[in-house]
Amino acid sequence: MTEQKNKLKIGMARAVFEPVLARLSQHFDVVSNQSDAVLSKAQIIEMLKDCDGAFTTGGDRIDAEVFAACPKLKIVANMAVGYNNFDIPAFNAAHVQATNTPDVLTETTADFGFALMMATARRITESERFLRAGKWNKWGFDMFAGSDIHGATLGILGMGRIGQGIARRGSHGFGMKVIYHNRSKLDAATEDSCRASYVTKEKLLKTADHLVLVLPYSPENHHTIGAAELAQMKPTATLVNIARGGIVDDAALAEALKNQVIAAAGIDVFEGEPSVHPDLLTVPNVVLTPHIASSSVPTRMAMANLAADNLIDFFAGREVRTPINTLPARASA
Ligand code: 8YV
Repeated sequence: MTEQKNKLKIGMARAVFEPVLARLSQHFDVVSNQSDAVLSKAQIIEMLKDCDGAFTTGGDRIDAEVFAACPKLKIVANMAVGYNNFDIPAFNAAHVQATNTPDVLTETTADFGFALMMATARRITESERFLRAGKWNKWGFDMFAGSDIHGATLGILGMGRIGQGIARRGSHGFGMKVIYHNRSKLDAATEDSCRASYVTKEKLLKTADHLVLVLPYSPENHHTIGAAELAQMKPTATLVNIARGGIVDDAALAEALKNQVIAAAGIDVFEGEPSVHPDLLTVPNVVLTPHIASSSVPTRMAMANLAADNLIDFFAGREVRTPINTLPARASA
């Protein structure tokens, strides 16, 4: 294929699957980052300063500073359902389309939330570390005895698509009693399909045997779970965070785990990731994973293709598939 002049230019903040890069390259002049270096804000601006569109991931902050320095930008496609890395009022002010990748990751992420809850309750990684360290020299009657999943009460904070997926797994698959708290109560048909009941946040904290966090991050949700909330939970309870770093106060969680305020936690997202609070690394009763809840090969491929579709459709004059913002029509000159 010969390089066409005047092709629109797309900047890729991070590496992506080769076939997705190849697809985008058929439509655009692509500035790629296949070495996957993590770019600073200044480097992102340098990359995007003469780009018409951008492909980002959840770690790339896009805000008014970027738009001021990159006046040609018309769309930024995030390869993530969460978009707390986007300053949406700044997108609107700069008249830039924002897109994300909902739906394609729902079931994979719900699978992972459930897996992390099970690994946490049944102490799977803790016991594996023990075995690998050569410490297993006899069977013990209460060796790594954890808590049950089947028949237990599953609490879900944030009952969007992923929360509902976890609820269905718990109620239909494992006979769990499911309770949830959310900004708004779900309609009766959705509650029925999940076999889930709405409760106050206080009741959720006090009643859940296993609490899973799946709410989007916003400044109002910062440290939604801190020392006070952990103290309300059962001492036998487990906590799973697959939502976003910052929703849990990680220092308070480490302290609570150390003091057995709750039994255990499973954490996939961290405040200031990829840094992890040092105290979380030393407590034994926590399963730690590096933000991989959506990471199955088919799902990450689907996310990348959806972000690419949004860029291709936008510049072809079609509606984007998964818009975050709705831009007002520009006044004609
Ligand atoms: C992404 C996620 O992989 O979709 C999200 O919101 O947290 C993950 O699925 C991650 O944000 C990188 O873009």
